Amino acid sequence: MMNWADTAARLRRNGVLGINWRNAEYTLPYNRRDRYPLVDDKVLTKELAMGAGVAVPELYGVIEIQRQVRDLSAILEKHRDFVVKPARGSQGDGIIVVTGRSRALYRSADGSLLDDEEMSFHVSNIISGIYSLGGQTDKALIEYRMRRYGGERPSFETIVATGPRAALPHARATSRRLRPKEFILMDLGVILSGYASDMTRTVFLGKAPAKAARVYRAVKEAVEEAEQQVASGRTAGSVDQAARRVLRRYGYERYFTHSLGHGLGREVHELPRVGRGQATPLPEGATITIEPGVYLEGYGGVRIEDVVVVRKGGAELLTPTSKELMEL
Ligand SMILES: [Mn+2]
Repeated sequence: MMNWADTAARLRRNGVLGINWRNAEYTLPYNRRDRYPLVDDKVLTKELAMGAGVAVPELYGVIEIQRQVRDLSAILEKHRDFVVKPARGSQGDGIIVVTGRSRALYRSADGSLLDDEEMSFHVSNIISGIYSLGGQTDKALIEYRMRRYGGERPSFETIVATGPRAALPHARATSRRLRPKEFILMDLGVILSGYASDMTRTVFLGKAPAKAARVYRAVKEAVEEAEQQVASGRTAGSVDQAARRVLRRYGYERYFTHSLGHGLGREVHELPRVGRGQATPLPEGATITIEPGVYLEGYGGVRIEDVVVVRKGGAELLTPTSKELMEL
């Protein structure tokens, strides 16, 4: 039997590097952290490599949303051997290597045979994110995009919370993997010209069942109703009440566990306070968030957050993003 340490030493002497050694000494020092998202997305990596004249395997097709899964067999039809992989997978999960065909079936490298339906199901699962790197990557991707579109830096640590973690109002991104049929809550903000923004949207992975759709509808109505109530001279407390009234109708009021919003400007949290019992009138020109949420322990949560400017006759909405339920 070979002695492991001896073998390693001998390999080292002959200039052969182990993976850890390679990563620590040769790769990491040249990799800027803010560029990580570029390699986490393999489609993007491929585009960059091709742009730089680096030889990479030809890309036969990219499937990004469930609807495109229908086109899968048409894309694969022309190819006998190919690899199907998630653009943002981790540790090789979700990869199928097809080495040939057997009539209408695909033969994978491990010898199993798959039909079109199984292949489509696999790709559907990839899109649903079950092989994805999880919240950390999504957070990195969001922050990369902020900079790409001119933002100076995030105005606070980006929150991406999935599934039951979405029930934690201040959840931090973790490496928890996405699963189909759950909420993904994203709370983010960016500094632009010295001023902070703040917004939250919650999307559903897959088709939302009745309960999820109802929770979402309650929060959406609450944010819309509260925004209707915003005008200079009105009290922040009355705006907060408007949101709670809607949630009460749905039976969710006690699951809305924080205040409705806050002022923001040079800082992400400024006066005025926008919460229960705040009796000072909202000043004209104040910029505030409206962010009701419903958090169901062990199930998930929904928060929708906009930024509005308090005007004489009402609210001027600064967040252009749709509040319709997005089912991915
Ligand atoms: Mn906020």
